[in-house]
Amino acid sequence: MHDLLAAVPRTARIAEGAFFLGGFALPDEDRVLAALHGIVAASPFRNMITPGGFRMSVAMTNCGTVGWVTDRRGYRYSETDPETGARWPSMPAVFADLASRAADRAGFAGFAPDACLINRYEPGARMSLHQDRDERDFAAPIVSVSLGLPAIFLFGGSKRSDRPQRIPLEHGDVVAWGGPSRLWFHGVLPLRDGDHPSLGRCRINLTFRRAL
Ligand code: MD3
Ligand code: FE
Repeated sequence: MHDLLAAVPRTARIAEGAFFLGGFALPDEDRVLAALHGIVAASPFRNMITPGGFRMSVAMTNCGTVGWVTDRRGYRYSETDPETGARWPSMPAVFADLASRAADRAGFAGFAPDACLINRYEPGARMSLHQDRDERDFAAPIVSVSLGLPAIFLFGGSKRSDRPQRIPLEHGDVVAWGGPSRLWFHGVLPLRDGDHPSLGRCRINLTFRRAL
C-alpha cells in the first residue's frame, strides 16, 4: 500500500509556468541510475571553475548533443567534454523520454531536450542564486530531476533581490520550469549530510534543456 501511494505523483504549481511533479521519476529509478553510471564512466564528474576563478562546490558532467561548461573564459555550451576531448555521451532514451513526459504533464508539449547537465552535490555543496540564460531559446522549458539526498531549492523571482521561496526536493521529484519562471533566479542551499539508500552521501540533479 505504501509503495502504491509513493508512485502516485503529487502535482503542484509553484509559480507561473513552474510545476512540481512529486515522485514522477520513481518508476524509472533503476533505468535512470543504470544510464547515469554509463555516462559517468565515460565523462566523469569534475568541479569546474567559474569565470571569476572560483571552483564550484557542485561537481558536474553532461550528456546530449552539447554540455554546459564553465572556465576562466566564461559559461557556454560545448559539443565536447573539455576533460576527455571527446563528444559528451549521448542522451539515453530513458532520460529524454522522462523529461519529455514530465514537460508534457506540466503543459509544455513536444519538449525534446538536446542537453542534460548532471550536478552532483556532496555534503556542504551549494549553488548560489543565478539565472539560466546560456540557452538560445527561452521558450523551451527546463526539466529537473532530483535523485539521492534531499535538498532545499531556492526559488526567487525575476530580480536577484526577490526573496526566494524554499522548496524541498527529494529523490524522484521532478520540476518543469517554463513560461515566465524560466528566467527566474534560483539556487540550492548547502546539502545536509545523510546516507541515501540508492545514492549514498550525495544528491544528483539532472537538468534537461533545449540549448541549441
Ligand atoms: C528554475 N540546478 O543546474 S535544478 C542548474 O538542483 C541548477 O542542481 C539546480 O540550477 C540543482 O542551473 C536546480 C532546478 C532548476 C533548474 C533550472 C531552472 C530550476 C530552474 C531554470 C529556471 C528556473
Ligand atoms: Fe540553474
